[in-house]
Amino acid sequence: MTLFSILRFPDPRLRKIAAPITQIDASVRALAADMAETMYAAPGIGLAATQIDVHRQIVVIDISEERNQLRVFINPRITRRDGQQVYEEGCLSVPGIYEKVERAATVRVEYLDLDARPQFLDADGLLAVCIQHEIDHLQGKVFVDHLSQLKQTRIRDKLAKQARKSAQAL
Ligand code: GNR
Ligand code: NI
Repeated sequence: MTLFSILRFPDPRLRKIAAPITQIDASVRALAADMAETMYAAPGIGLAATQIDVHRQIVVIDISEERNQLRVFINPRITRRDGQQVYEEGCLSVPGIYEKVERAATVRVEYLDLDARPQFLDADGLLAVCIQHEIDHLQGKVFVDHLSQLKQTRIRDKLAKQARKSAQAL
């Protein structure tokens, strides 16, 4: 098992667009396991491959309290969206920042599972938020892109200050 380090905003590699996975083989299953380990260790409720500098369309999510309901989505596509909800989001790539983001209230996501079988899932609440957040990552988008320019500038400044502080501590 391997713990990956997670890219931090505004790293330009977070802007790369992930390619579809064409063959679900042992290396993809190993990647999914390593991503899950990295997500649980962080700890987070989701992780997109983009965040570990792997630009392939794979996401892991576990929103359960017990951390025992891992979901793996390969080549996920949102094929239905309905309503709207506002949720206070965070991101492992934007540590310490929490902001309200408006997204669809319910989504249908179509994807492949680890056995390469096509699946779909109708999600609402936090799961719907997380699916939209992770699919954004695969498309080179970060949740701060949904915020006002003023908030984006403040977040950049705050993260740059944090980075300077932690560099000084070394
Ligand atoms: O751990 C995470 N928590 C979270 C909370 C609210 C909305 C979205 C998320 S996803 C985030 C993990 C992460 O950065 N995934 O890309
Ligand atoms: Ni994120």
